[in-house]
Amino acid sequence: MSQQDGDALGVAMVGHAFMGAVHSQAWRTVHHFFDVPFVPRMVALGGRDQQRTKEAAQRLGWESVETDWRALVARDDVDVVDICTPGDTHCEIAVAALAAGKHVLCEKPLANSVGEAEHMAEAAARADRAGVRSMVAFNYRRVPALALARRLVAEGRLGELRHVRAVYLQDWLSDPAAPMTWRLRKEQAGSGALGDIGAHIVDAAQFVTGDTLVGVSGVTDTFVRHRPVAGGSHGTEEVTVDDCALFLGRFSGGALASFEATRYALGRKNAMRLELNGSRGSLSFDFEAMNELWFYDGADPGAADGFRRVLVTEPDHPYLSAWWPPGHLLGYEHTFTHEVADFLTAIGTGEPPRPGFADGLRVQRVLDAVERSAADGSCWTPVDRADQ
Ligand code: SOE
Repeated sequence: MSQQDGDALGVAMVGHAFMGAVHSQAWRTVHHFFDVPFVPRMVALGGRDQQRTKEAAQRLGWESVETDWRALVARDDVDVVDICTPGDTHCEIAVAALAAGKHVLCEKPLANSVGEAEHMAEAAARADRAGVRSMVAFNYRRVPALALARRLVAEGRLGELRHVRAVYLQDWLSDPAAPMTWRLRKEQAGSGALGDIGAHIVDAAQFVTGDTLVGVSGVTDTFVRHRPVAGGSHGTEEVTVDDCALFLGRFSGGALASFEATRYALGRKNAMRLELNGSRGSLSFDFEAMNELWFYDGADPGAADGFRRVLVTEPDHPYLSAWWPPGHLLGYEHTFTHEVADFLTAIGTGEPPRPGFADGLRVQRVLDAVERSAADGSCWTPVDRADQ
């Protein structure tokens, strides 16, 4: 199938774990809610194990399976390749798919290193000139409240930005007995909390402010250095990534920023939070209450001032006109439907989708700078302990 055949677009996805399931939901439903130029046809699911991939395809709504991603990329009925695999495979699959003329949606972080991300961004720029599009799946940009926050900042409602405070807190690694996973292996994941969830807050902060980070200073640590091998076998495996990454940053517009990414914040399940303070107002967002945006307008009269809660469910709020009447809330999965809707629209209009691979590379450079800063330690000043 090709785009010329009516309004259908053949989609293939590689990987079928958590991200695969949530992307499938988006491909299945997007055209029922958004006026997109193509109806996605979920032609093939890629996975290494034939039986497990077949079961996943049935459960998630894919027409066929491939156990070799190369075969999937080579198929004539595939127009779009959606990459939902660990980071160590992104570069090879994306570059091959783009070279084969397939549009590519790739999970975040774009790659496991700046070198790979550069290679991908070059391939994407080449493909773009030939009308082949690519996008990185930074889905939090598609939370309506964060898209609204960006609009308010761009309208000048916050004035000059002074502080950006971004945290992403989870707790699923707090238990030292939690088994080893690919996310804790450097060769597969690239980095730990930094790349997995720190990448989201770097992208979200740059997206909302419309600005770019120009410098960072970071510390990272690994709290649990060995974990039980998964699947009940004996023994432990070494954790080779960071468990927590903290860093300070400066935006090109002058705002100072702090970032915190950890999977050890007991009680915090998916607390992706962003707060901005400007010369005229402030904004505050917490993904665990993702339908709300808190706005402080410095011009409010003294007696009545305070943060006001904006319930982001009005039809003129980003993405909301496609959904339910005001007050009927959206969830995590909707952000992926929005992502896929934007991607299909970009393919249709010919506008390069955002965030593109160049944006993914920019985030990768920030992650790399944090890692270099943490390893180098030159911005770490020991406190004089002479009195102890
Ligand atoms: C796991 O930490 C994870 O699934 C991330 O990989 C996702 O990107 C994030 O949205 C939720 O948490």
